[in-house]
Amino acid sequence: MASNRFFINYLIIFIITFSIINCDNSTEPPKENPPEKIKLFVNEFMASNRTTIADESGQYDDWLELYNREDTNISLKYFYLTDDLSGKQKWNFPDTFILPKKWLLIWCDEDSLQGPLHANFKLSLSGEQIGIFTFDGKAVDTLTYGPQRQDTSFGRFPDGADYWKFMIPTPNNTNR
Ligand SMILES: [Ca+2]
Ligand SMILES: [Ca+2]
Repeated sequence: MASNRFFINYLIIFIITFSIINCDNSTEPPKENPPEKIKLFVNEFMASNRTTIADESGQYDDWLELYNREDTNISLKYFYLTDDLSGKQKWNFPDTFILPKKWLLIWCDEDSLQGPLHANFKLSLSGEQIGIFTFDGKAVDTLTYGPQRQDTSFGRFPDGADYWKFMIPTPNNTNR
């Protein structure tokens, strides 16, 4: 009788332990962040560039700056950039990457023949949208902005934060 009870107790403990282990397995977090949770940001942009910075062809075109807030490289080849949130896959990034806590400048000039980092849209001075999306349409970072000022950028402060302001342009460098 006593050994029967011991056996039943043992069995119950075994079942409970097994359930906990099983439960743990089923709720184990994924090994990598889902792409849409990646800390990749549109960090700063300029929709009216007359004198601030020229591209490889000497043209003062619109630009935007990306920021990688992750501690690891972000490969961009499966991400898309757009100036219209209803058209999520307007421009596919080239096969390049951003180093941790670093920036990457994208020219918004419709000059794809000038290099891999030239998107197929420009930024409207009167206000528009900018979005980064995954290859399967999930939003990584999206924003809608109002009227912009010539040779003044609009950016997050500090880098990758939620707060936006007009600023002295810092292309490929930390926002201030
Ligand atoms: Ca250009
Ligand atoms: Ca910057």
